[in-house]
Amino acid sequence: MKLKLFTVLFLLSGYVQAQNLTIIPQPKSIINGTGQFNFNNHATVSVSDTSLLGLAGYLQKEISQTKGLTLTVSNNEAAGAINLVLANTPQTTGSYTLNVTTDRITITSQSKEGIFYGLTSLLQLVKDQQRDNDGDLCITTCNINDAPRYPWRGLMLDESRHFFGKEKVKQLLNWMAYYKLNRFHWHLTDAQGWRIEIKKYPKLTSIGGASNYSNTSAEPQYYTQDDIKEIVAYAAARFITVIPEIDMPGHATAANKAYPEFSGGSVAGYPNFTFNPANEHTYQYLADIIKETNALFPAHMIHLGGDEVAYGIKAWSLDTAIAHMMQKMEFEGVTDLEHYFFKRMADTVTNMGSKVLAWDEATGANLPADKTIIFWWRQNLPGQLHLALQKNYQVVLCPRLPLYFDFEQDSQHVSGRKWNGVVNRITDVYNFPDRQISPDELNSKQIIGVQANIWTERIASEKRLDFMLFPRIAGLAEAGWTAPEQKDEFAFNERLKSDLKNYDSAGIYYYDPFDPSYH
Ligand code: TNX
Repeated sequence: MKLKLFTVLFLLSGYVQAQNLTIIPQPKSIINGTGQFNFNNHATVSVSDTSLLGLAGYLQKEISQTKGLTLTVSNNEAAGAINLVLANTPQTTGSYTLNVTTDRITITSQSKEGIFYGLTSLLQLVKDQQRDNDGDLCITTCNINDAPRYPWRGLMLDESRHFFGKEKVKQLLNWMAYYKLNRFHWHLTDAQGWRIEIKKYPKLTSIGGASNYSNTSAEPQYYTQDDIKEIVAYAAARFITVIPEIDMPGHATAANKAYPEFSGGSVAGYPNFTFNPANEHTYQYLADIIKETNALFPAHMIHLGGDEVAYGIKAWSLDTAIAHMMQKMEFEGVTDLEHYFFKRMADTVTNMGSKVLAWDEATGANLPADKTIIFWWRQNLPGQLHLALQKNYQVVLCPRLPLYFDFEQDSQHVSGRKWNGVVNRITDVYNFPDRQISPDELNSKQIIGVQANIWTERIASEKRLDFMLFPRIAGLAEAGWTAPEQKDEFAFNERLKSDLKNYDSAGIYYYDPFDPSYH
C-alpha cells in the first residue's frame, strides 16, 4: 500500500521526469536526477572495444531513423557523448548500467548482449522526446542498474496454420528486441503446412507447403534456406536466438501429404496425423530433415514437438501394417511407442551436438536431463511441471492460461479461443508466474523462463496477429524480465499507455485495454 501511494505521489510530483522513464520492461533500479543531457548532430558514440562498433552502428541507425540525428561513431577511447564500455566485472548475462549525467551517457556491461539492452533502454528513453529549437535531444539525468529475471524470454509463432512471411517476422523481431525478449521459437511444421525448405525432400514444401488453415489448396508458402539464414542473422543482430520446431510424431499431415510412404496413419479424427514409428526408414528420413535444419540454426537447439499424440502403443494407429509392427515391437519390449519414437529422434538431435526441446508430453520419454528443455503448456496438468522438475529438466513456462496468445484478451471478444470461457487478459500475463506457480517451484533454477505462444488457426491476417499480440507482448516482457519486487501493475499501465502511442505511430492494430469502446 505504501509503495502504491509513493508511486502516485511520484507520478504527480515529477510528471516531466516520469514521462522520461517509460521503459518496458521495468529495470531493476532507476535513480532519476533533475539535470539534463543534450545531444545533437555533433555527438559521437565512442566504444571501449572495436567489437562494439556494430552496436554503435545499430544505435546510430536507430537514432537517425527515429530522430533524424546523425551521430558519429568512433573507437577513440576519449569519451564521446555516448560511451559503450565493456567491463570485466562478472554479472548476470544481459545486465548493464545506463548512466546519464549532464555531460555524457555511459552504457556499461560485461557482455555485448548487456550493452544491447542498455541501448534498448536508451532508445526507449529518447523515443518520446522531441528535438528542441536548436535541434538537440534532451534526456533527464538518471542512473539505471538492470538485469533480467529469466534467461529465456520467448515468443513462439505458428506459421504452419497461416504463413506471414519474412517482413512480418522481421517486424516481430524488432518488437521483441524493443521489449528485450530473446528467444524466437518458430513453429515451422504442422498439419496445415510445411514451411522450411529441405533440399533432400523438395516435396515437403512444394506439396506440403501448398495449404494453410483457411485454404487447403493454396500456392506453396515457405521459407527457403536462404530466407532462414537471413532471419537468423537479423535476429542475432538483436540478440535473439531462433529455435526451429519440426513437430513429431504428430501434427505431420502436411509432410505425409508430400511423402505418404512415411505416414503412420490417423489419430481420432485426424487422418495421416503421425509419422510411421514402425517403419525403419522413417527414422532416417527424419534424421535427414533434422540434419539440414540443424545446419541452419547456430543456436543448436531443435524443438521436436511431441505434443498431442495419444499415449500408449495400442492407441497410436489402427492401420493394419503398423498394428502388426507394433505387436512385434511390443514383443521386443517396447511398451510405449510414442516415447520410444521420441527418444530415438532425440538421440539423433543430441548426436548432432544440439539440445532437444519438447512439449511437456515428452517428460516421460527418458530424455537426457542435461540436453533437454521441457515446455510446460498444459496448465490443467500441473503434475507435468512437477514431474519435469523432479526429473531435473530445464523448463520453460508457457501454460495455455495465460500465455497462449491465440486466446482472446477480453471476454467480450468472439473470434479467438477461450478455455471454458476463460480468456488471457494482459493483467493475467503481467502477473504471471508469481500468482500461478508455487513459490517452491518458482525458486527452482531449473525454471529458465517464460514464453507466449501464438497459434494461428484463427489468425489469418497480419492485422489479426497484431491484435492478438499487442499489448500482451508488453505484459510478457515484464513477466520475463522484471523481478517480482519491482513489479507494480499500476505503474506498468501508465508506461503502457505511452507504448500504445508508439503502436499508433508504427501502424500496429492493437487491442486497447483502457478504452471501453474496444470491449
Ligand atoms: C494445442 S500447444 C497445440 C497446438 C494448437 C493449440 C491451440 C500444443 C503443443 N499443441 O497445436 O494450435 O493447442 O491453442
